[in-house]
Amino acid sequence: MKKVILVLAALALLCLAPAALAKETISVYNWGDYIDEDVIGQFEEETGIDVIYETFETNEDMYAKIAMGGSSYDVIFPSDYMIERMVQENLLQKINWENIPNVENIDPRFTHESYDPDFEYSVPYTWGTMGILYNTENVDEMPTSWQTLMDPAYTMDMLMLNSPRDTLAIALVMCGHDLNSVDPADLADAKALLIEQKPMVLAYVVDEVKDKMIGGEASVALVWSGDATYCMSENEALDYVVPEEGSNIFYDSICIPANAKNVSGAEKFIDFLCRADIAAKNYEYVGYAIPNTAAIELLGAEEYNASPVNNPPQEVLDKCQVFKYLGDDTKLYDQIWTEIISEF
Ligand code: SPD
Repeated sequence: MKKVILVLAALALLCLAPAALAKETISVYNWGDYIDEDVIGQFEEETGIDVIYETFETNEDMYAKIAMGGSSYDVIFPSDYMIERMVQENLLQKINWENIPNVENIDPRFTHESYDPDFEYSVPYTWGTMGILYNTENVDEMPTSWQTLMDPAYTMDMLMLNSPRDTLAIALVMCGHDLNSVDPADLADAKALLIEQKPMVLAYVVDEVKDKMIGGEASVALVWSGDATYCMSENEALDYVVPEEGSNIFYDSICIPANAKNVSGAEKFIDFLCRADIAAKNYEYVGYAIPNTAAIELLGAEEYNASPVNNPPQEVLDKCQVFKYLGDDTKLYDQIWTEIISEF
């Protein structure tokens, strides 16, 4: 009898051992080039939690993967309009602020935005504008209008964003329409403009824009402001402008998907990213403007605020709009974008 008990106990131990030995993990899905990898390493060291890290290039790519349901992440980084969509579709869970004490470092100016009015689902991570990055060695005067991106002088010398919502928004603005328009006539104008522009475009890119502009492969590019900051720090001939017709202001945030498996690990990671020293370190690597007051103080508020790219004057901000989730009309955007990209 004793033998049987011993054998059963040994078998039970064998079954339990792998679970006891398995390390805690969290699965993180973020934009490419959007975190200092040392920050991930430091989190793993301090908490003993391993980070499984994957990247995406656009909100639409990220959404498609999560909405399909085949994969589960604990932490994701959607932008404004995508947060609105994911909340409506029950793809995000509410954040338990008691477990994110470092949220006190976040400037209240960035909480309760239109896409999360009750500040329930999203932790502000970065923000910025869209504008034109240009090489002052090849562009004589600072571009003041988006029409620069239609100038034949930059044929095969210009880069556009391979991101449907962003590029269509700027085309809408160029046509004199609202950047959140869902009017099929407005979108037909934007489509026609982008098709006319296509023979002048060297490439539609996302993160590759940085190496290309730093390396002088193109003279003008449609970019997000944080990438402009990075490029300008690597090549002093580069400068950034938000054209006078206005632009998009975006807010990228940290969220926990509804089907996250390790919510407590996700909360620890989010709280870590909100820590002043970590947010400051991350800013120095990523280059995007941050909503973290304590980190900005650590970095030196005067120097940080001196950058008109990351701290645009009020008259620029007044002309910028946040993207809204467009409901079923999103399909029209997707369809038009596919037609533009496949048009020869
Ligand atoms: N390399 C990561 C860039 C992330 C920028 N997010 C911009 C969202 C605009 N809607």
